[in-house]
Formats: sequence, C-alpha cells, structure tokens
Amino acid sequence: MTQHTRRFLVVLTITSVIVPAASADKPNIIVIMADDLGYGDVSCYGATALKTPNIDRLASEGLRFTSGYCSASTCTPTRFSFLTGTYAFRKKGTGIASPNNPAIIQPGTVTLPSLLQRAGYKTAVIGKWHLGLGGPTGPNWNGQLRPGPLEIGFDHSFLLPTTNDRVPQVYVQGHRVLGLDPRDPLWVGNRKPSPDHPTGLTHRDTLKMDWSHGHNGTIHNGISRIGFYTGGHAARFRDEDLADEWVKRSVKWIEQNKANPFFLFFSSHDLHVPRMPHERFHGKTPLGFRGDAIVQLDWCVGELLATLDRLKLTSNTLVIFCSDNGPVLDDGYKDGAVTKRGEHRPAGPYSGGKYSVLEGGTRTPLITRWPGRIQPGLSDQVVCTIDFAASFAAMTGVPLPKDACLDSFNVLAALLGEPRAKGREHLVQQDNGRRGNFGLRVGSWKLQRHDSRKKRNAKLKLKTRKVSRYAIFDLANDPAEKTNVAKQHPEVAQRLIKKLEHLIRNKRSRPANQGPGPTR
Ligand code: NG6
Ligand code: CA
Repeated sequence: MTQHTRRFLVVLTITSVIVPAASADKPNIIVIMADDLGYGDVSCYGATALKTPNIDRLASEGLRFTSGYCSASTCTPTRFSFLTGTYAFRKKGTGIASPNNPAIIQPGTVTLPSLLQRAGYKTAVIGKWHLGLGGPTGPNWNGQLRPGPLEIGFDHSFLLPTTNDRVPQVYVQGHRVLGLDPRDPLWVGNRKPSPDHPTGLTHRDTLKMDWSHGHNGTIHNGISRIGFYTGGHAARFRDEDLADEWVKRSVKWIEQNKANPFFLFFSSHDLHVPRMPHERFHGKTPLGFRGDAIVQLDWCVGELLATLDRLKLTSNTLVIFCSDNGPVLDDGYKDGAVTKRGEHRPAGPYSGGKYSVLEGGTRTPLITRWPGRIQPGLSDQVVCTIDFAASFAAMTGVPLPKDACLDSFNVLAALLGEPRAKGREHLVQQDNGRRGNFGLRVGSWKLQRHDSRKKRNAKLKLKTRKVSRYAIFDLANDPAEKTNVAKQHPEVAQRLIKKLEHLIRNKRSRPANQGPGPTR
C-alpha cells in the first residue's frame, strides 16, 4: 500500500465516522405527480399561453430535466412502475384500471413507500389512486376496501379511487368510503342498474359539460362518467372541490408528521378529464378548462411549497414534480381543449402524447428541488419516475432486495445534479401495455416498435396507421420523430432492436447483483 493510498483510506474512514447517516440523507420527500401534463404545458418548459409561477419557482430553485420521463403513456402502468420500480408490461392487468378493479399491487410487494417505511419514514398518498382496491372480487364499497395503499407501504391514504371520469365520485380514507351513510349503500357497476337510470345518453341535454366519446354512463354533478353507480349520495364530492380538499388534507398531514422524515405522494387529478377546476380558476387562461386546470395544479404546488416555508421544512425537503403521462386534448369531453388550443403545444417539440410511444407520451416535465443540496440548473440526463424507488432506497440507506424493483435504477446522483453524474443508459417506454407498442431510448437514439397484430387492433376499433414494426430516429436532430433512419443506420437499428427485445424478454433490467452506490 503506498503512503498515498494509506492516507486516502484514513481520510475515508474518518469521513465516514464524522459524517454519520446524517439527517441530510433522510430528507422529507414530496412527489407531486400531475395527471396528463405534457412537456410543453408549463411556462418553465416553454408554454406562453399560461403562467405557472409556482412550478417555475421549483425549476428556478431546483434542477429541471429535459429528459425526465414517466414509464408509460397512460396512468395505471406509470403509477404501477413508480410504486414498484418494475416495468408494468412485465405484469398482466396493469392497463388502465376500471372502477371495480381489484388491487393491482399485492400486499407484500416491495414498493417505494415500503422501502421508505423501513428507513423510518411516515408515508402518505393523497389524491388519485387508479391502481385498484380490494381482493380478487374487487372493491367492497360499503365495507372494508382492502387491500389498498395501506397494505403496500402507505401509513395514510386519502384517495379518489380511479379517475374522476370513472365512477364513483367519493373519497376513500384508509379502508372506507368517507361519509357513507349505511342507509344509502353505494353500488358501482358496468351495466345500467335500471331502465330509468339517467345517463349521459338519455339526459344529454341536462349536462353542464357534454361528452365526446365514451363517458356517457351515470351523471353526477352535471357530468356523465364511465360506468354506473347508485347510492352513496352523502359521500359524493363536487369535481370543483377535489384540488382544495387534497391540499387541505396534505397540509394537515405534513403538519402532523413534520417531526419525522415523511414521504408524501401528492397525486393530483389535474389535468385529467373531466377538467372541472374550481370556479375561481375558470377563465384564467385562454386555453379553456384544460389551461385553467393547469393553473389549479400550479396553485396546489404553491400551497405545498408555502406550507414547507411556513413550517421551516424547505431546506430539508426534496420536492419532485412530474407527470404520469403525456398530454391529450379531447379525452372524452367537449371542454374546449381542442377549439381553444391556439398556438399552445402541449407536448412541446415532441410528437405523440397520451397513449403513444413517441416521446410526447412519456417525456414530461420533471423537476427536483432540495435547497442547499441540489444546485439550481438544467440537466439533460435521462431519469424516469420508475427510478425513484432504487434512488430513494440508496439515499436513505435501505438495501434493495434482489428480487424487487426489477427495472429501477439508482440515478440518485443525477436526480441531485451531482457533477458528472449519469442518468440511465437506456429506457423502455410503453403505452397502455396491451398493444405491444414500445419505445426505447438509448443516448440520442430512439427505437419505436409497433404492434403488427392488425386483427386485434381492428377489434379494438383503433385507428391503424401504416407503420413499420420498427423505426429508429435520431432525437438530437429529429426530436419530433419524423424521419425513420433505419435504412441509413442498419447496424444501429439492429443493435436497438436486439436491446429492446432483450429488455422485454429478460424479465428484469436492473442487474440482480447491483450493490449500493450509483449504478446504471
Ligand atoms: C380511456 C378513456 C379516457 C381516460 C383513459 C384513462 C374512453 C373512450 N377513454 O379509456 O377518457 O379515462 O382511459 O386515462 O373511455 S389515464 O390517464 O387514467 O390513464
Ligand atoms: Ca394520466
């Protein structure tokens, strides 16, 4: 051993003694996940038709990623991957969840919140769930709604069970529908419960917001939904009050848990349909309710940041802002999103959006802020919401079990913007997971794989485009994925195809022997 190495080892030992598992390694964590928010939908990512001062504040005080991703271009698979650290396409039944969907993540699964519980965190999810509730027969709406978030690592949950365009419009607190009167039981189903049950088809002229496709089942609050329900009247909420309620509940929970390290998953419903923000936001943008819902989302971010300031938690809290999939304009209601779009580009420079494996489907705003620890700036490293599990486990010193979080990479250094830190080398992007469409990003290359099962597509009445099964794009010169360059770069195409097929078939992409410390 040279003198130099010896000295280095001594320094290393002393340092590890002097710097214990410091509280700085267990900051509070708030993940704010927007719903259907596109890359170009907020002003710090280039939107000019509206202003998002609070999200912009996060960006100016933190690190704004230009290659921040969610793993799927619909909600349920992204949320599944975010919580389990495993690609949703590996597990059946992870497509968009229906109103009576049983719990998708089974008790005993290692999840992001269960890892943080092991690190001593108090954990909560407040907002949209959309990952199913209850055992194999589905949710028992009038009884105990378990398993659910409390069985997979959350200490506290206050939920909208699915999405608000699906029935029912009630809150689920812990294992119960909040405020349910047992004399008026809640029934939820996918068939009209009686011939005279009013729906968006039979009572279309009474609606305060008309539907454009689907969404013509039971009417509540002047809006018809996907599916049917009766009863539970005392428990029903108004769409306009969702954001206020979740902010109120979150502030209270933060106040109650400020003495511990805490993890809050603030799962906004904005800007998913039906876009019905609180009346005070109506008309705040020229973009109609879709824009107004973005302003409401920004308000929520502002309230959470103000709460951290007020409780003096700002410097010890890592805040991450992200989205669950890319943008969509008409997602089933005539809410003005299409007619009032003007020059606004919801996906920024990218093509595609929600439901698509083009960049617009999964490349979304992603910002990390931790004052004093994260240097404000811009990062072009590839990071994904699926990586939070392995990254937070590494940050808080919790070992990652070998057979858990199969596709979650420890990109903590990149999330914190450490010098020369690297993000992912590769990322698989999926749509809703049923049609076999995938994207693969490796460096500035992008591979698209399109399902060739035309018959099945026809059955689903999906518009079939004439596309080749595989196409490659050079994102550095062609961010909009307009020109397939597979012919010019056959060897790259082959390499990417091999890589994607391997990543799909191999059942995991995180090496089983990944030790602590940053790995790609
Ligand atoms: C689709 C719905 C869409 C939306 C989506 C889920 C129709 C025609 N479309 O099936 O409106 O609810 O599911 O969105 O019903 S997500 O963001 O929660 O994945
Ligand atoms: Ca969504």
